[in-house]
Amino acid sequence: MRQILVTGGAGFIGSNFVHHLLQHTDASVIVLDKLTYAASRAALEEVPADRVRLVVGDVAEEAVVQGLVAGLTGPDDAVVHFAAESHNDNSLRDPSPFVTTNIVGTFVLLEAVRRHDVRLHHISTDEVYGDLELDDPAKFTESTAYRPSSPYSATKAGADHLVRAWQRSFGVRATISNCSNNYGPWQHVEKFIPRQITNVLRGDRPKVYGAGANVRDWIHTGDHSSAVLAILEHGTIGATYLIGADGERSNLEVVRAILRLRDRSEDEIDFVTDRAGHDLRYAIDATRLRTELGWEPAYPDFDAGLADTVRWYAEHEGWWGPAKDGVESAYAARGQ
Ligand code: NAD
Ligand code: TDX
Repeated sequence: MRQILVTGGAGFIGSNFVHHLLQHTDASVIVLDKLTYAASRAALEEVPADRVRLVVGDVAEEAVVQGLVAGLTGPDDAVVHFAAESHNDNSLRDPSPFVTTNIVGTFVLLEAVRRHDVRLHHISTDEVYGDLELDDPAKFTESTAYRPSSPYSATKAGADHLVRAWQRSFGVRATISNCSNNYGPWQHVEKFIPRQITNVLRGDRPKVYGAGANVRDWIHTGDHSSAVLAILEHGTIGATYLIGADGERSNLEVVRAILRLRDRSEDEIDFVTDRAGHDLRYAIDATRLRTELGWEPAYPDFDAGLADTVRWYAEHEGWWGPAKDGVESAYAARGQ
């Protein structure tokens, strides 16, 4: 049976991809995850034990990674690499785990797939391209120059460079995707949309950095997963694909939509200390993905996807509740 190793498969997007693989392929899945604070075993609770195996371990640990990759001996076996430290604000407080997991972890994985000649798909982010002006007519494309702003995005950029070098110099069979901001079920309450939804659900006010003018290009995590599978199956080795679903919204527009969905006044917003180095705008041109691979989003309507997501958080307080107070007190200590 075909085997796919999914690093970071207990996280927000990785777990969604595991479910997507189970629904759309016959593959058996090995999840390698360190189970950091960001992981969620609950997101994998309902997967069949005969198709998914969870290995708790560190992607930066050579012995673990070499052992797992050595077992991928089938012609269509592959690694999909989601594992990362993923939150910008945390990278401003302590960049160290970002360097270890995002750069060293990717290096360790590359050495393993090189040694065992295994296909790799590497998950990256649009943040490697820096930011755009609000009125810039151009969006990010596969040829946009790298210009990362934060320790998080710099480590993701570093990892992308390693993947490209290992592909070119050693012939590693790799592809890369750079996706825009994801939203949907199982996203940690530290992130923007879950933080604001759960504040509103608790009767608190959304906390918006600066004036809320920053723009993000939102995509449902299910659409990220379908794009990754399309690239894994049909992408050109050595190529990069940008993933996005034309979902640009300012942060203020997003929190107002959340307040409206819960029948609260759109003015009930706290404007808090801005993020250092805060990127102004991201926007993705996904033409290559759409034309070359025929990919289309299943959730093209952000407002409908947001309403579903608000409902999901309303029904899952038992999951996000225990993390909420700790996250809020850490933000409050920074004036956010
Ligand atoms: P997440 O923080 O929710 O999940 C990351 C997962 O990786 C967790 O399960 C964690 O336990 C695991 N992990 C962390 N360090 C590890 C290590 N050293 N070894 C093994 N596992 C480790 O992140 P996410 O939002 O699901 O992001 C997944 C990937 O997608 C990341 O590579 C991120 O850069 C990328 N990405 C995220 C977004 C987004 O909007 N969230 C957008 C584009 C790209
Ligand atoms: O409380 C908040 N208030 C606020 O205004 C938080 C947590 C965030 N923000 C702003 C900052 C950003 O402009 O909202 C926007 C989104 O913030 P995050 O959810 O932290 O996402 P971002 O920094 O854009 O990065 C996300 O998308 C790209 C993911 O966390 C990354 O992993 C991914 O690579």
